[in-house]
Amino acid sequence: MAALDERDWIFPALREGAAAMMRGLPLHVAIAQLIGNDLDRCRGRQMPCHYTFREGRYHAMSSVIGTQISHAVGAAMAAKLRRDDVVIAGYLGDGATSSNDFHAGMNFAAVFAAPVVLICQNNQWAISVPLSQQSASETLAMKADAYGMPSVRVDGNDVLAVFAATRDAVARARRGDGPTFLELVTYRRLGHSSSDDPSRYRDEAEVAAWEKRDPIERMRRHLESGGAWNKDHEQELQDRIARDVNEAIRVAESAGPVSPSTLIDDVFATPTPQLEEQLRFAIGE
Ligand SMILES: Cc1ncc(C[n+]2csc(CCOP(=O)(O)OP(=O)(O)O)c2C)c(N)n1
Repeated sequence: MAALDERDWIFPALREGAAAMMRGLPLHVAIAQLIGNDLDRCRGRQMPCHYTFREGRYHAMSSVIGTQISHAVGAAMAAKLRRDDVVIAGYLGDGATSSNDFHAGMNFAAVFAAPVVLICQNNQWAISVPLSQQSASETLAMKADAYGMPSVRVDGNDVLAVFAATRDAVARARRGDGPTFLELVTYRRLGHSSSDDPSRYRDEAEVAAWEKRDPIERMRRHLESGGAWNKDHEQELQDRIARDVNEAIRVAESAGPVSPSTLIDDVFATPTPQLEEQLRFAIGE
């Protein structure tokens, strides 16, 4: 995210909510989206975490794995046709490399030299499916070769390496030299979601080994060794975040329910009589 320019668009996969916040999505609006109340810009119509933030050029994520790859590439092709000087960042997980959209998206991106950076967070697991059952390729980065697209395989737990690789790929796209595929090698240490129990399908020793490579710890040590960070800064930051989150939850929870009148908004320019009737029924008129 830090390697992108503000004018660049983001097409997230499942785990880029922080990117929306970096672009300025207010925390209370993000929390209201989880609740689906009146402060939710999606008006309760989307699943949790599917924030949409147009002002921040952050497209809503799509639950359907892989589809955002075509969306990202399509947006990049459109930008090129319009001579719009933007780069598109399209995110995906390792599991998404098995989707049809991955192959279509990679091919179109390369053939049309679209200004897109496809950023694959290879966290080794797609829910309970390990990478070895997802792909027989030695790496995911090498798949880009077949499409004629440059790729870089990066230690995804090294923040500065990820920044450098992304910055180079964004510069290439901006110069008009087309797409890049980045494979960021990392690990999903927790469950896929809060309803998943990873102890049922993977070895705890593997999880423990990756714990030692925690990217946040690593960055912390790096900054501390250069004198740019210390325990006081850490405490201050933790306290500020706790205050901000608590305040955002308070504001989000104080909002009322979504107005029933929004039920038929944004469907047709002029609602059909059937929709009008349904609305009257819903609001009890
Ligand atoms: C087309 C499709 N198939 C299956 C699912 C169910 N599903 C939700 S997340 C997920 C795994 C995604 O794995 P990956 O792309 O590696 O992303 P990660 O969750 O590891 O970040 C699956 C299979 C889905 N959402 N869409």
